[in-house]
Amino acid sequence: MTDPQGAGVTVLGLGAMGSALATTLLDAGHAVTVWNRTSARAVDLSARGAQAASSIGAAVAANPLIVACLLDHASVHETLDPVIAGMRGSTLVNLTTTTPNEARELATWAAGHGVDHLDGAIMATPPMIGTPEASILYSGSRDVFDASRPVLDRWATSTYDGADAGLASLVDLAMLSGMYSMFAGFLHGAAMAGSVGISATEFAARATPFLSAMTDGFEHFAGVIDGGDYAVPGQQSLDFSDLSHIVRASEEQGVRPTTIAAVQELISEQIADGHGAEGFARIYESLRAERTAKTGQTHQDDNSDELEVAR
Ligand code: FVH
Repeated sequence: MTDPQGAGVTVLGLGAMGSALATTLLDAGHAVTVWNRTSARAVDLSARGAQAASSIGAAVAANPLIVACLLDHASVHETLDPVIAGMRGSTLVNLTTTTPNEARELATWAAGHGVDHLDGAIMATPPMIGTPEASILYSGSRDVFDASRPVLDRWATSTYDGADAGLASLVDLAMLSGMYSMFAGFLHGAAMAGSVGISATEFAARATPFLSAMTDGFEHFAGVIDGGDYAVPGQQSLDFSDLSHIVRASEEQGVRPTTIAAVQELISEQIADGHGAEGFARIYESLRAERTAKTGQTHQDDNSDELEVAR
């Protein structure tokens, strides 16, 4: 494996994020080679001291550490397939957003060509790169993660999630799933409030402290799920958590109830299965039902494979 501490870095992909990654490395004094499918995007970085490679082949040959930050999984293959045979002995850190299985596929493919691989999932916007508030999750080769820290830590707080190359993507997408569901819930509430003339700004001012306080519930739900007893005393039962009045109220106001109706559907499913006396966390079982059906694995089985997390 190469030593990224003393080596330069090649950055493939100069969109908003790739440019921010390259700029941060240049500002920190690294020798940076850049390549982009549309070469005009390299002009500003060249003016800042980057070497603009004339071809993808020249780009991957320039440095032992190659960072890809392209649009998606398909674009990574489109870019690297023609040159991978010449990359033996190099290190590829892929920061392109992919699914967990796409990350695993890339790891296997890279290993098959003698390329060390680390997958990364960026939890930041381009202006945050280079600040401690930015977070990048990594998974795959621990050796690559450790050896590349002098470069990786320029960009963000680096977290290693484990040897399975799909883990960084999985944790990233799980977090984003929670975030978007929460945002959609807020927007549904804003639409309900808006139906009587309450502005979204006013609704946000009232909802923010309420919803922020509600995140304390995560720890409680997590304890119930990991404890494996959804009937633990002291919880509001699913029978008592019927949300059909919210669905009806939404419809009465002419607002689509899609988001809240989805939650009600999960509640109804668990009640129909005889779990009405159990707590709200029980709907976790409906959400994971497809996986259980496919693998027969229980949540307790899942917990035996704990994520390896190192900061
Ligand atoms: N920007 C953000 O806030 C998010 C934060 C979380 C992580 N994402 C992921 O980062 C990847 C790159 O995102 P980006 O913001 O840099 O994206 P764009 O500005 O759209 O640039 C896309 C680059 O990909 C190149 N590209 C697209 N298709 C191909 C292809 N078939 N072959 C080679 N390169 C390709 C594109 O090149 P060009 O259009 O300029 O020629 C850009 O360099 C992404 O996975 C986010 O999900 C960012």
